[in-house]
Amino acid sequence: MAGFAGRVGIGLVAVALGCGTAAAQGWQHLGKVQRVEKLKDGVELSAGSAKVRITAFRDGIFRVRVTPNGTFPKDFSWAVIESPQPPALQIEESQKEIRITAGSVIATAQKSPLLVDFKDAAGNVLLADESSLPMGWNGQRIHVWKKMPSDENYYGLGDKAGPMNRRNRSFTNWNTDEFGWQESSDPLYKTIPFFIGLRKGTAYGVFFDNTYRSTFDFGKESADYFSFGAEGGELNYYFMAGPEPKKIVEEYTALTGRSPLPPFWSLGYQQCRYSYYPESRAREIVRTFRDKKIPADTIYFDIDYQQDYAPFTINREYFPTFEKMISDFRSQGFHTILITDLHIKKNTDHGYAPYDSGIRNDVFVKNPDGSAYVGKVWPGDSVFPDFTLARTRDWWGSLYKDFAGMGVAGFWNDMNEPSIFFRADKTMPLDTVHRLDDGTARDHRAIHNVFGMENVRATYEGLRKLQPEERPFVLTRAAYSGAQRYAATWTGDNSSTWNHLAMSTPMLLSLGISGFPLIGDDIGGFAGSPTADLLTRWFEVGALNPIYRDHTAKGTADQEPWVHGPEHEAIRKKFIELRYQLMPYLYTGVEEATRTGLPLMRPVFLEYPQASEFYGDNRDFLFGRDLFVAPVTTEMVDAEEISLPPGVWYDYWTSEKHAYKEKINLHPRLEEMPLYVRAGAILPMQPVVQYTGETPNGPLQLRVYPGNDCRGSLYQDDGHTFAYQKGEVLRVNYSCKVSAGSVTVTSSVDKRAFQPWWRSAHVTIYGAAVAPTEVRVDDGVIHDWHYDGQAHAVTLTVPDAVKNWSVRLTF
Ligand code: MIG
Repeated sequence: MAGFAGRVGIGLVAVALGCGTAAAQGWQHLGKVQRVEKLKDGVELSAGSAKVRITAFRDGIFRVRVTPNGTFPKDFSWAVIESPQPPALQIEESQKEIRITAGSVIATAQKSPLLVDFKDAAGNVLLADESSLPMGWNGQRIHVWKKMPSDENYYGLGDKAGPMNRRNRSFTNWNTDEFGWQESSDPLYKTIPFFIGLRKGTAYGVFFDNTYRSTFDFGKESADYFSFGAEGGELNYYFMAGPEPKKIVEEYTALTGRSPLPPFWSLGYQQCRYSYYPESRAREIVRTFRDKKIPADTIYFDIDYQQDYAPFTINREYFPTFEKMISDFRSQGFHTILITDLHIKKNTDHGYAPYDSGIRNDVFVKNPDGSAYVGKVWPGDSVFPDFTLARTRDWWGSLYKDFAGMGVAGFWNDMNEPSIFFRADKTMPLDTVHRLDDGTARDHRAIHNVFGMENVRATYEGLRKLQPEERPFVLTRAAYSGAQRYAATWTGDNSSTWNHLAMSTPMLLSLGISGFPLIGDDIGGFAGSPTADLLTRWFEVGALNPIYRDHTAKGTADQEPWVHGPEHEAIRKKFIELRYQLMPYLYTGVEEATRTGLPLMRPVFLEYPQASEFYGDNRDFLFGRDLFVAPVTTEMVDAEEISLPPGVWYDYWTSEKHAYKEKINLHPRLEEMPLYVRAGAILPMQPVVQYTGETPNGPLQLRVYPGNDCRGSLYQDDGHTFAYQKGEVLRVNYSCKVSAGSVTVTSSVDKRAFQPWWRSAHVTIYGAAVAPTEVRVDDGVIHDWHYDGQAHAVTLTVPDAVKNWSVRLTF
């Protein structure tokens, strides 16, 4: 992209601004369209030396590319995996403008100056360039300015802190190791240059596919416009029309990919700390979970299990029987996850294979002079794999061979921003050289933000090769759009404060709509030590976060569920058990996320875009479609005011019914977290187990909450292989119908190519004000049912339930 700076072509105008700031900074803006060329998927417009392409990527998605010097670079993306499927187009040109109609979306380019807008079929403007600021550039920098309606809200950008609605703030994307981040800290660990604009129930999405340091300003600079841009790279963005926010998340994740189905065990409770050592301590932790009957599935080993912090080594002094420990844990139902940071210790002449083989294979990032770049991290002087090369990723992936062979179940890739010590910028110099597979190279400016993603890509793909039948579990800290294809993620180094507990939900919600369904934060907080109440409240909400992982820093107090005495332990255990009881619902929701991109943890506006009172709700969330969670995130609860989303909702704990707009005032005691179920939900649940691999002792549990649009579903498979891709799954749809004097619940098996652990189903039907006069299963009247007058619930068992059946209550 070099060489165009300073070249001012015909038709290129520097637009004067009211305040003069942008112009004063030397921005060149697009001028007048002089030539229109029709392409098979859109148009190419020439304006001075610049060219603009507006193409229909597929139904509902337009793409805009601008090249200031008239030559488009080779089309390439780290993020986008979908190929264009241009829909049928209609292109009309008039004196004033060019209109491209694709399905229900219309892109219009005004000719003088060149301004782009997008409208729906009815002609409503969804997104428009700010009239006084056509797209522009300044040296290598590129920028887009958009009109900002006064009632528009902005969501997304991945792991940004603070309120979920990004309006009135500005953000930078430059992956950064930000220990102890606060709500005003920016940038953080990830770069997700995607947002949703939402106004009066109508949404659109924008994905600015640019890996350089980028900025998004949602009205901080001006109340009239918002803007985004980058310090280099291509001006290249996708516009997604919606209008439902859900559709945008589906479209964005079709574009950048969806998370593969994780192993079932990774959805269980995860225990971590920096660091469990020596071996006897780790064994004690695992044993304590089993002794206390607190369910758990995983234990993590942080950097201290390694010899001198060198990745892929084991400190034998701390872990004399490491391999045996892993298999012992496995026989107790515990999966082991190891941290494997990407910095390879520069350990010459000691037979350290990762370094020696890396040098031999020439896989490390280079200085401009061709030598390997050396930076200091945990192991001291370290070198850094050049993950943008396929052969480096292959080499990296092969490093997991021994650990995989030992039965290590998952891997944690930390520090992959990349984080480097003793440097003011915390990362590698901007002129380091990253090679690409086509033989060209890019400097760190272009690659920094994708470095972590390519790191976990290498880990994921390596594990796929080493263990083709096992679903990998990889946890990453840094990411670029698309990293969800390879790894789950967490929110980095939070702190043990009430404020951080409250900040967790909006950040996780934002990550969810930004394409990452498998997310969690450090339960209890990383920096510092939580008070007993804070840790307990954190365990409560964490039970309904997609990844449920307790973690804390070195030198902090112990943070396992049993610290702070038996009362706290009992509450924490109750919520961990709740999560295991909800596992069939949770897993069904995760499987849905892998097909649709819709996250399990959803902002209310995702399901109820018309309910604008939730546009600024940073406390509550939906867990799947059917659970509404109003976690307690403050220390002094006098009263918790709860407003429910539209519809009718049942209190999960009391089964009391509540309506939309009803003001609920609660005084949740420490052991209570407000939780509601949508009237119309059918929740598949199970008996408590100590780990996901344990066969539940008892039937499948179905909780039926009669109401509108009454349905639920269940997805099950073997939980760890790829047999599901060959169709070895169980899919059941449940529905219910309420009519005067009766309720009918129906099970309809969609696919039965996997044998679940249950045969019978224990069905609870809520909302029964009186006992039924008759209960039928299929056509037979049954008598062994029970009516609970306080919960208004009827319970019964369907003995042979992995099939189609119906239950009918008559009142
Ligand atoms: O410089 O591996 O965010 O979860 O425990 C700190 C030690 C490096 C940062 C991670 C944290 C992890 C810690 N790591």
